[in-house]
Amino acid sequence: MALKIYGIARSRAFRSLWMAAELGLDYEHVKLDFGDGSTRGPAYLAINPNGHVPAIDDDGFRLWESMAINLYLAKKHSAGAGGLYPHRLEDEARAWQWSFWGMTEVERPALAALLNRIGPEDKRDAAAADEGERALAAPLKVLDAALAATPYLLGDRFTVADLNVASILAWARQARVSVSAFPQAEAWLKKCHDRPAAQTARQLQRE
Ligand SMILES: N[C@@H](CCC(=O)N[C@@H](CS)C(=O)NCC(=O)O)C(=O)O
Repeated sequence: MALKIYGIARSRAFRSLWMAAELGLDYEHVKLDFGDGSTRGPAYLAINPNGHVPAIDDDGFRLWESMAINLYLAKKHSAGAGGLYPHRLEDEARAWQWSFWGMTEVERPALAALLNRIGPEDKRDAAAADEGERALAAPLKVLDAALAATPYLLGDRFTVADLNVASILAWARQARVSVSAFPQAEAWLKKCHDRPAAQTARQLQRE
């Protein structure tokens, strides 16, 4: 099989597994668990020297960083009406914008809420979880305003920009962060998370 995706679905590999499901890709899932040290062995460090998942090996082409992987896969498989990669240069730039924004503005507080609310019980800190939830209000407000103008981040259809941001916000959902003060973002998030491909990737988290 040409494409390998490294990382268990209960890691950031979820994002790329969701993408692969959206695109209907055939792939081998190498279920490396970051919790058991298997991402730190020499064989995997040759694929991702950071020792993190996800990474991919696409017929010999190796790539790491979840957002880069998703942008690459979406662009590579962009043909057809169901393609998830934008065609206009400006929309491509906006897909990068939203992806970088997700990583820099959303990921940290979402992870704080997740780890401190539903992470290992002995490491939970309710105040830190609440702080993560509070800190998410600012990016959620930005998202809400953007989605008041168009149903999806780049316009009328679901693209890699939506998948990347919604896949990061999946942590907020798991951490039961309330988004009801941001109705456009809430409705959009539900639409994204209800997609069959997102459900397929979530199912992999339960295996
Ligand atoms: N910025 C990277 C972060 C990757 C990352 O930190 N992944 C975690 C799992 S969710 C990991 O592999 N941790 C293992 C470790 O740090 O040893 C990405 O988005 O791909």
